[in-house]
Amino acid sequence: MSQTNSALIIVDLQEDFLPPTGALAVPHGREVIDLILQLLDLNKYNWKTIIATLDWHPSDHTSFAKNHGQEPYTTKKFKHPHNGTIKEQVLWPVHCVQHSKGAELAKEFKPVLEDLLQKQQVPTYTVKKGYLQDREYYSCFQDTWGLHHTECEKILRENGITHVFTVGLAYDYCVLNSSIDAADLGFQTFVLKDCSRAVDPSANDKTESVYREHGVKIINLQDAALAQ
Ligand code: VGL
Ligand code: ZN
Repeated sequence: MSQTNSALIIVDLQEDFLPPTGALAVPHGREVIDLILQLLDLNKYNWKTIIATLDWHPSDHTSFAKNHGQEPYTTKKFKHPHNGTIKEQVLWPVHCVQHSKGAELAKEFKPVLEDLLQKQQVPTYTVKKGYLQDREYYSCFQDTWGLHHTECEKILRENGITHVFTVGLAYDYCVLNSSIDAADLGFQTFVLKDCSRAVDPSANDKTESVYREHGVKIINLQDAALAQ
């Protein structure tokens, strides 16, 4: 029998991504919290590693519309720092500024994660991303240019992880890019659709074609225990 070692990656479950007060509130984002808390039942799910990611921007971050005199949700062309290629990216409202209230983990989730971090019954980590001022990060593995890498891959390798399950916010940005990077790195990757919400749910068909192109399997919470 092949050995399956599963990691759960909880992406950016932070107040700024959550209604009603979040600066970049993802529609219906709060609905995922209860389901994600269910996934943290260690008697039911056999996680070998749990990672919670944090979007963690300096206030002068280049992804903030206001730092370019533009309106949120417009786009801007960015130039690759070395090879000059151009990438058009969305500019966002100011969100998840380091140490701000909005950057805190969802209030229902924070104490549960803190307990897991303290007990380490399952190796549990937080991974920050987005802290370099001059570049956007959607994936918890790397910036959008692929130049700077977080510790996420190292954590998964050190824990012998084979399978990665992703949940959180947002289905079409950070969960998407974290999932496709996990798949591209060779992990068997599953995104739990009902444990995630999109900034733009009307584009879910297109979003899901990107997941599938990279071999990410789209499942729901009820399938997770079986897939492990
Ligand atoms: C995210 C936009 C900007 C996300 C982060 O977590 O999906 N989206 N920063
Ligand atoms: Zn961000």
